Amino acid sequence: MNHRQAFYRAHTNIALIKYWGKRHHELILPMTNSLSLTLDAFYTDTKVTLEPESPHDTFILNDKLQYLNETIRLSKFIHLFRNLANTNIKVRVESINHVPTAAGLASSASAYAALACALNDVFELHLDNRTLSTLARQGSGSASRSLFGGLVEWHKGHDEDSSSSYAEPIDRAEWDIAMLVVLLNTNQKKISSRQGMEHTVQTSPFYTLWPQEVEKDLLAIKEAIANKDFKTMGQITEHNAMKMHATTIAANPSFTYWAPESITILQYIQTLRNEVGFDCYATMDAGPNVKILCRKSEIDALTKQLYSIVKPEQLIKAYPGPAPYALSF
Ligand code: 2P0
Repeated sequence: MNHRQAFYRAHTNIALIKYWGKRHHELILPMTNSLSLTLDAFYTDTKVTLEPESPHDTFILNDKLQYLNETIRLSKFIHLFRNLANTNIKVRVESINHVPTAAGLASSASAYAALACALNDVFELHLDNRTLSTLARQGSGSASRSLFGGLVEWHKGHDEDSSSSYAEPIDRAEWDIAMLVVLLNTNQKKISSRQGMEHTVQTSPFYTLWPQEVEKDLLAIKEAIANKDFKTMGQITEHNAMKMHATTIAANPSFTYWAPESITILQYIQTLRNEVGFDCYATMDAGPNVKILCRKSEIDALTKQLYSIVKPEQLIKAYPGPAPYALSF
């Protein structure tokens, strides 16, 4: 296995039904199922090289060598694969994130998915994507969904059984679907999604409602997807995101990922939908950016409308993306 190399690309995903809360922190087992759309515009390229002579793992992110303490989370993840391969060999990880660093676009999803694929290859484990999804999940929950393209459901699983919590593709999303990402640069203090969801689970009285709301939303959105009913899918997506953010406002102390500009965009989306007639629906994650679920056939016209309130460089058009794949060196 000396100096073997593997090189993979994985795309990030945006949840339409959010993952918000863990029932097991070490294994990253979620409180509920979630459902996402993998996007073509945002991805991570990761090369892994076996380094038999090295005493430690090396991590280079966007051409910058990372300090040892930043490699700890990564090394813990790599150990999962070393254990399966029954080896203690160290690796060099070189990653380039093609994900804007602005808050709320999770690069950890594409990063851990790409790393899981590369480690599987370099250690010659031959694991299937479902198993890789359970492993990627232990790096970052949302990474479990980036093992697949299109619309993907991540199952919460049961008890403390790690193998029961995996993602699977539910629809290739090869219909009139797109996502317009509105990047909002704010100097807001960052609360990681990990901290935010934990604080919400612990202190928000609204959180008790969250699992039952997710269950209802999932049933309804899966029916809408099966019927290619975009309007219903959009309405459920927007409502689910608003409910997630309501749980953070009700936390104690209260917090929000929204910036004033986020609210301006959310209100404009309502206007474009109700008064202009666009099929457009908002979703937001652990940051101020707004993602607009829209129709591929309307995305150019929608983009032009948004030029009236944001700069062109703040808008990124994204389409359904594929499962991870190997890159040539
Ligand atoms: C999601 N988010 O479903 C939700 C909605 C953010 C808001 O998954 O702690 O980085 O590593 O499991 O995966 C982001 O959370 O959290 C996320 P960890 P992760 O997309």
